[in-house]
Amino acid sequence: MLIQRPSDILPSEITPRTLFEERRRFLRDAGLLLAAGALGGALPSAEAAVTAAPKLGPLGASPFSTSEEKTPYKAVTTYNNYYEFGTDKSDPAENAGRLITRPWTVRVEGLAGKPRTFDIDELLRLAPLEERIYRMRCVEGWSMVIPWVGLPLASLLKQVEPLGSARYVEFVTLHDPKVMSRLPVLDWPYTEGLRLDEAMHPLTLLAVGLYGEVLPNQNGAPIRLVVPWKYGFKSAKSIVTIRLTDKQPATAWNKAAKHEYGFYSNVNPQVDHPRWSQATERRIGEFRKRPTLMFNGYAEQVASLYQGMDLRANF
Ligand SMILES: Nc1nc2c(c(=O)[nH]1)N[C@H]1C(S)=C(S)[C@@H](COP(=O)(O)O)O[C@H]1N2
Ligand SMILES: [Mo]
Repeated sequence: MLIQRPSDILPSEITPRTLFEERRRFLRDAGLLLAAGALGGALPSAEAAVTAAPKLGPLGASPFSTSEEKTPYKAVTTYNNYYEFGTDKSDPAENAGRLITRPWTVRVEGLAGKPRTFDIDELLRLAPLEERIYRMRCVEGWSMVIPWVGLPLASLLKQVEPLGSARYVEFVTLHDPKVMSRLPVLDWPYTEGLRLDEAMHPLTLLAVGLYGEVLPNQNGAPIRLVVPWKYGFKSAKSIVTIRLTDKQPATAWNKAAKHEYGFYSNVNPQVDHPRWSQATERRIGEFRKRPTLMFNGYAEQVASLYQGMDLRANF
């Protein structure tokens, strides 16, 4: 169940200990800032100072950020879809602490002039980290406003010099049966795909944090995709391989139910899911439903990518 995060509770008091230990290791290894003062006031004890979640920074602001009210940290980090850790919304927060997110590498390969493997620390330094406050819409009918921290996917792809023949990008996520579900809920590993122009779009983010802090495991640590004009399932978590291809990649949800989840998955209030309407959504924390916006409100930035396409056929 969702509970509002009271303003006097620090993330350090509601985050499982394993996450703290993981975050401390991340901090130490990455040489990131630990700004105790940024937690908002004096900390009550030395112990609290030691277990404070590491801040990412300094962060640039983004012109793409929405000024809408942010979904509370507690909801963003306890109401999750990450099926590798269970299918209940509360499962990822309970189980994803087992995931070891360092060391971590991301292989960028396929139709590229300079394919290579990036260490996560190296990847974090490719571009200045930005805060991007994005609306996110899940295909299930709920939405959130999340202050991500990340860098444009384009700044990583440019490093490997995509060949002229590259038209799509495939994302492969970790599947480690030692810590993740072995149940055949989806065809593991979870994969996703974008057209190359969607992948290169400035809104498309590789997120490494949220609320100014290192990404909690349940949100896809250490690195996940964020594509705000598409349904949430496009935003693959805990990515290990990014592959440039000339063919449209298979995607986990399309393989599971191809009539329900198409390759494009653009948020589109005019195209219903076969089993429910997509015309409205419930913003987490609100009771009255809101109308869902075309491209999740990002039409001005992305509609041109789909000019001339039948968005009912390419759903
Ligand atoms: N690897 C992986 N990535 C995933 C999923 C998943 O089950 N496994 N779920 C997707 C879905 S359906 C949604 S709505 C978003 C949720 O992201 P959040 O929990 O950070 O809000 O993650 C997406 N990425
Ligand atoms: Mo979703």
